[in-house]
Amino acid sequence: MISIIIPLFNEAENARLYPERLFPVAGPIIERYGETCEYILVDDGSRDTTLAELNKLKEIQKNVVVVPHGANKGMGVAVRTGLAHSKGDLVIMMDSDLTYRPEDIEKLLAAYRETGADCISASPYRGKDLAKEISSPFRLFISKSVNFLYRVLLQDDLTCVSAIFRLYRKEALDELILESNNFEICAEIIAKLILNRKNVYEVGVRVYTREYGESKLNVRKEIFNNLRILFKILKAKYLRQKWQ
Ligand SMILES: Nc1nc2c(ncn2[C@@H]2O[C@H](COP(=O)(O)OP(=O)(O)OP(=O)(O)O)[C@@H](O)[C@H]2O)c(=O)[nH]1
Ligand SMILES: [Mg+2]
Repeated sequence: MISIIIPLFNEAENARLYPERLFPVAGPIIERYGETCEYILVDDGSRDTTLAELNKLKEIQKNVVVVPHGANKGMGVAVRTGLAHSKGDLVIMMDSDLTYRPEDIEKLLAAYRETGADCISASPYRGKDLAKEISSPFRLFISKSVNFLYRVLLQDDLTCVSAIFRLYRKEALDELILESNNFEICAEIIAKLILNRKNVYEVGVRVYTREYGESKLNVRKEIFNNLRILFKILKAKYLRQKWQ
């Protein structure tokens, strides 16, 4: 079984689109690969009507599990909650704003079938023009710089550490003790997999701009949180300090 985990915070307009743009797209792809799926939708204390929308989805789609957090605890906490509630032996994580398209689940599954890797990670920097919708040159510059630092420290040819959109073998994730509370959880997971010598395989996937709702990204906080993870990688890899 594949567990599709989606963390949501104030994403009512996007959640409303799932019966049209997520379930009928992801479901048949997963079926073609001979798998069943469940959708684990984690509402992280949204202040809009996200939770009400998710509860409506549960009524019309039988394989939807809604996990409400009550208060806003952060994307990293929501991802960990989602994992704790998932039953699949494979996990696919997705952004709630459909900026990575459900159609591209096909690419993750095809690469998994071909490589059997522990993680198939989407990257808009692996391939020409896949990131062209990221409109802000500043954001693109910061993102590429941070990815460069990870690449150097991890000595790996990964081009994107920050995308949520990935497929994991659940067993590989179960070995990790995750601590991040915010967006940097994606970098923490991939760094720990690489440090544990797991196979991570990247596929080029196009990223789109969000059509509805607002960005929750706080660039300053993001940079600080990533520097913290980079420092931990440095200690784990070069000073042999434990970081699970
Ligand atoms: N659970 C939870 N999810 C969050 C939180 N903040 C953001 N998210 C989710 O994390 C994903 C990424 O957040 P976004 O705001 O889209 O950040 P981004 O993709 O860097 O920015 P844009 O797509 O350009 O707006 C989305 O699915 C959000 O709903 C949070 O505090 N808690
Ligand atoms: Mg987004």
